Amino acid sequence: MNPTDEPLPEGTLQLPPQWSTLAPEVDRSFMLIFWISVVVALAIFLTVAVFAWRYRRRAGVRAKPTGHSTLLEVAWTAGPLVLLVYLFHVGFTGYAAGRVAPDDALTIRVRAMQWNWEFEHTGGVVDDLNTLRVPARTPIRLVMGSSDVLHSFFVPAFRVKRDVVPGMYSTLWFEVPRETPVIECARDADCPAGLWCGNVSPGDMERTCAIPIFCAEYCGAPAGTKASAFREGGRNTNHSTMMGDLRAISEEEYWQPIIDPPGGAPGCSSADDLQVCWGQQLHSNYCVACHSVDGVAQAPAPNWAGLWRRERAFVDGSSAVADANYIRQSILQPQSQVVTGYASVNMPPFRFSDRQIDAIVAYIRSLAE
Ligand code: HEC
Ligand SMILES: [Cu+2]
Repeated sequence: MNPTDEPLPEGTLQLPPQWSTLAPEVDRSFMLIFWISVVVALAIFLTVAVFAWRYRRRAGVRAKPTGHSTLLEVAWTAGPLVLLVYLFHVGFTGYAAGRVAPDDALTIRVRAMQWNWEFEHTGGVVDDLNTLRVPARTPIRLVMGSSDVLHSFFVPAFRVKRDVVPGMYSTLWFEVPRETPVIECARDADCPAGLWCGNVSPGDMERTCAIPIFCAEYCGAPAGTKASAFREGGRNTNHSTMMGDLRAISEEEYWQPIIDPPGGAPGCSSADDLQVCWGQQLHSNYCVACHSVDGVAQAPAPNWAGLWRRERAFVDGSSAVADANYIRQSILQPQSQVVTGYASVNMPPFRFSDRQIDAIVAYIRSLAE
């Protein structure tokens, strides 16, 4: 299955194997800061030891207070300042690279709920709970939401972690440089370092090695849960078992079930625009009476063409950029931000599922392209 003969990434004593394109950069910064800390700490300890010996109390020797040295003070202020500004630069550029997904990234929706991860792909294709399959060598943008409490999506092998917050979207991106090996396993020890023996839904007898996903936020447990209780019926039973399995597969293998789902996608065809296609269907079913998409008609409601990422001004004098969070808010609570010039028409609130809202966002976004 795995076309590459490259050796699998290996970890070090301190760090797990590097399974994302971001990981080497993150680890370089980590090791740099680590070694600077080691050198500085040793220098301080050594100085303390030498001084303690040299200026120890001795009979008949009186302390001679030294004077003031401007040069010394400037040196020990400016030196650390330069070092810290440099470390900030290293940290911040790395952080920025990790925060901003490339434009061509493939979006996958993540929904966190006590105590499971659900992953939804283009066109509403949903994997088994706690199972994420991504195409290798493709930048992936995760758009994450929570349906209950605060969770945190954490993949140590990628060096990425991001809170998943109820009521808003948060995003994270990564790219896996190669496929994960397909190795059947019965326990974690059967897998190469850094991978574990993925758990699968009951009935699915084959288990293969996978990259571990964790929830890094304490998100609760029902009273009386034993920490040992693991997945029951494919679902996790408490915070400490809120984990998932990530596998990187080839692009063809990834797209096949999405382009050609079992049972067929209703009325939509090509891979890229399945979600857009659903959004378009929702538009013509529920929104077309008021919202046009031709870029011309602006009444009775704003046109959706060119809406994506445009600055919107509201009747209360505030403004916002039309991003996914704004569109979501506009659908669920239209009255919370009324666009200037539209105070006389009331948009009814819609009780759509996250999935439907995601499809509408994808559609509005596509109109801008
Ligand atoms: C009865 C007419 C009506 C219907 C139906 C309607 N809307 Fe609206 N919508 C409005 C009006 C009027 C505004 C502008 C005032 C406001 O922001 O609430 C608006 C604003 C919006 C905005 C913000 C647009 C902007 O320019 O900033 C979004 C997004 C939106 N609607 C989505 C939808 C969706 C999705 C549907 C269908 C599921 C829908 N609307 C159905 C009347 C409507
Ligand atoms: Cu959690």
